[in-house]
Amino acid sequence: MADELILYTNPMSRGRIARWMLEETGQPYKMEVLDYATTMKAPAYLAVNPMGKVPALRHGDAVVTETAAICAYLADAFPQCRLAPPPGHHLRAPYYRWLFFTAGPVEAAISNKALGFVVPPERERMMGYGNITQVMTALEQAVSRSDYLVGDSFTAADLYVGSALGFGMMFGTIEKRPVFEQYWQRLAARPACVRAKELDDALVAQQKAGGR
Ligand SMILES: N[C@@H](CCC(=O)N[C@@H](CS)C(=O)NCC(=O)O)C(=O)O
Repeated sequence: MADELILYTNPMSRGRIARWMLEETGQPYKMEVLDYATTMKAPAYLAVNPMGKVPALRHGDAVVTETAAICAYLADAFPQCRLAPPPGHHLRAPYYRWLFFTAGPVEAAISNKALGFVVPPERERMMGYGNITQVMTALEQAVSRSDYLVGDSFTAADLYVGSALGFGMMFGTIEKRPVFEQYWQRLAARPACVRAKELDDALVAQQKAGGR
């Protein structure tokens, strides 16, 4: 029997990205929906992720946390879905590059922007992302090259980077540059993305109806 997949999530979280990735694989999965500040911080879940944050994924005996790692893990676990270049392939270079760039510099730059923190110019050298203008310029160049970040087909890197752009533009932490919008709209039209959004939106509505 195939190892069971369980997504620990909340529909109003980065868990939406992991859900989209699961939908792209087409594999059956279960969900454990956790509440902020209660079940997310309970010992049972801290045993899964000591950070008490979502998402996390269990696959049989394996546990993976960090949204980018979950996406990369699932792409490799189900190679038949062709959501990543094969290990060792030269296209792993842009694949890793943009996944890590987004989980590191992009995430830090937009979080700091949301908090109103601007890196003093004399400290940019020691900040992994330099400044947010440099980060956005690099991202703009990356998504302008072709329809996809890696070769000429969709990968987990597009899913993760596209989600960061989509959520960033929605929350106002990333400016709406035309190339960002075109790239995101193309990805958001994917059937798995639409399905994941509908499922999570339904969960949000259910939570609101239940007063949560
Ligand atoms: N670096 C983590 C961040 C996860 C994260 O911060 N999740 C938020 C929701 S989007 C969370 O669970 N917050 C609950 C808390 O910190 O109490 C990732 O990329 O998955």
